Amino acid sequence: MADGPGLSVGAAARRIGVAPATLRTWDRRYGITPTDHTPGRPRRYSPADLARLDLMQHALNRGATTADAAAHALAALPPHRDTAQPVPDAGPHDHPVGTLIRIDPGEQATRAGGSTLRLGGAGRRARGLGRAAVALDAGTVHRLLTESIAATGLQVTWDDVVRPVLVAVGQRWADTGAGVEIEHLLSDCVTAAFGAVASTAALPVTTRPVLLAGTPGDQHGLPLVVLAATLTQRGVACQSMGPDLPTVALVAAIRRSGPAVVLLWSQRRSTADQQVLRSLPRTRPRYHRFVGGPGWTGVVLPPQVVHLESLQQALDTISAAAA
Ligand code: B12
Repeated sequence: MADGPGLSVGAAARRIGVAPATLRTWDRRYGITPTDHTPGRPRRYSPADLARLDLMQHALNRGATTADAAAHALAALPPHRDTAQPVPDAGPHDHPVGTLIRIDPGEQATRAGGSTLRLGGAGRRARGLGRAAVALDAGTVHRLLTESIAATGLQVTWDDVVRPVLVAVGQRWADTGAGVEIEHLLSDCVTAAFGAVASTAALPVTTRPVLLAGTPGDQHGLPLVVLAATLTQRGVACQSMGPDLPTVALVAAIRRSGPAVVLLWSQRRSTADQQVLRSLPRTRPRYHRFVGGPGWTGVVLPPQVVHLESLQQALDTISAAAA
């Protein structure tokens, strides 16, 4: 096969996180053609062509339709054959993509390397978040989360924007075994964006903290991040220990902090371990004991342990218990 300089369709597609077929469609339908492409020859993407693809992808991540994103990318970086020309910096922040965002209601699946995220029925922000996450575009993911939290608050952002994308990414993993890197990137950004809100909250009005932790062996813990941020915003002091806390460390933390409430999260049945509950130390004064997460469903609990079954129930019950 004749190879010129630049990246092949496959390599360029991998680089920006779309399927090779998507690049061919962008070329045929929207004119995002490699500058030196001759019909009948393999496409080769130069640095300038890649910069244009990046621009297009960032505009899509911000919610632009494919046609608008292409028009924007072509206007910002018109194709020209003079390869001696410098390539403008095509970073996502240098172009007013926000001005061309328009929602394409028909576009309900986010393309992901030949596969899709099923986001049918999800809103504009969730679709943008899905696109940015699939493209591993952490900057846009973070910005979309921060904007949504500022505009609609923590709970609405979690329920309407983050959860649909997590469910779709989890479903895609169940269907194909792919996308764990997307789960990690999203989780990291969600933890940072929700944590940032908690870090700017006013001083707590409660004295004994609410201790939140995940059971040993379970790496899931995002609902606790959301719970902690929302409780903190309400003036409830929280100590978040994150997921996968060894039992010995949990016991040490309880003895040192004297919490009013302890909540143990388990996403998976295999990590909802009654032994952890039996290891909880007695303290004076006593603390309220709760478990949460799908893992605990159907597990027989000691009498003093209560299973919280939703974010709202957890917020109400824990706020009252910590007061
Ligand atoms: C993000 C994620 C990860 C991240 C977690 C990072 C983190 N910091 O949390 C990483 C990449 C580490 C991960 C790893 C794995 N994961 Co995972 N993961 C997910 C994913 C996509 C989202 C998890 C999440 O936060 N869910 C929360 C929201 C989206 O779910 P929800 O049902 O709407 O949650 C609500 C309820 O839980 C309800 N709720 C009910 N009771 C209570 C109580 C309280 C107190 C609160 C606050 C809320 C609440 O409110 C929640 C939120 O409002 C899910 C998919 C999914 N659908 O959940 C898979 C999923 C949980 N993972 C799964 C699996 C299998 C794994 C792995 C084994 C393999 C893998 N995919 O890599 C490993 C396990 C590693 C380990 N040792 O634990 C399976 C679990 C299957 C099962 N039933 O056991 C899922 C369901 C994917 C799937 N479709 O199969 N994962």
